[in-house]
Amino acid sequence: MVTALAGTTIAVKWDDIVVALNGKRLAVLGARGVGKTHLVKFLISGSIPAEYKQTVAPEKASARRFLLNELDLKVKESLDVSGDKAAYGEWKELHDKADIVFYLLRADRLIAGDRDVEARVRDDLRHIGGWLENRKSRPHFFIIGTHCDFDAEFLSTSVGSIGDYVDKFRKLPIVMDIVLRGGGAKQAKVVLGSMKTVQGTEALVYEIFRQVIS
Ligand SMILES: Nc1nc2c(ncn2[C@@H]2O[C@H](COP(=O)(O)OP(=O)(O)O)[C@@H](O)[C@H]2O)c(=O)[nH]1
Ligand SMILES: [Mg+2]
Repeated sequence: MVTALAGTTIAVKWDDIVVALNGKRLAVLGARGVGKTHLVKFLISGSIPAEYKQTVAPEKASARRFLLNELDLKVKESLDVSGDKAAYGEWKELHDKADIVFYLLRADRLIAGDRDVEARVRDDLRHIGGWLENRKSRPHFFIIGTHCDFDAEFLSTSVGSIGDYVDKFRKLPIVMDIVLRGGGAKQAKVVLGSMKTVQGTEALVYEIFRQVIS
């Protein structure tokens, strides 16, 4: 794998991704409106560019593409319950059967200091953290922050500086808290992005895959 350096090409090895993900069970958890359905549809029917040229706009990403349906992911999206605690039973079932667990949240709302979203996210991770601890073999666990397009700083962040943007997000007390509950920084990977556009969704999924095989 080639890493992200400004002015170079980043490429993930599709073969490695196929080995890591083919036929795997994926649980997509999160509150209503965080982007679960959008992401699930993309993972089933979308495609990602084979590589990104750091120096050019994402629109100019490589014409060579990987079709995500080749991965044959078994994707289950959690029910939309907007805070209804009764749904945690269903979430746990999805979690327990999954090889990979995605927990989606509104990154823009946490960055803005939304206390309601903080409380909800903390509560969700209290549950998920307990389930993760009880697994014999831990699934891959990703905390995926969406809707970054509502954050002005994200919009002015260049591709090469996205790492700094993510580092800053990780330092928010609420994010430190949920990463801890998710098993610490090694277990709980944090990925941020925007799924407002197809290009944004592709870049987000690309980053997730990069971390799955790293
Ligand atoms: N602006 C923006 N819209 C998003 C993003 N992710 C999802 N959406 C939109 O937010 C709405 C809710 O997404 P949806 O996938 O239905 O969320 P779900 O309730 O978690 O399944 C839809 O209109 C999506 O197209 C994002 O990162 N930015
Ligand atoms: Mg949905």
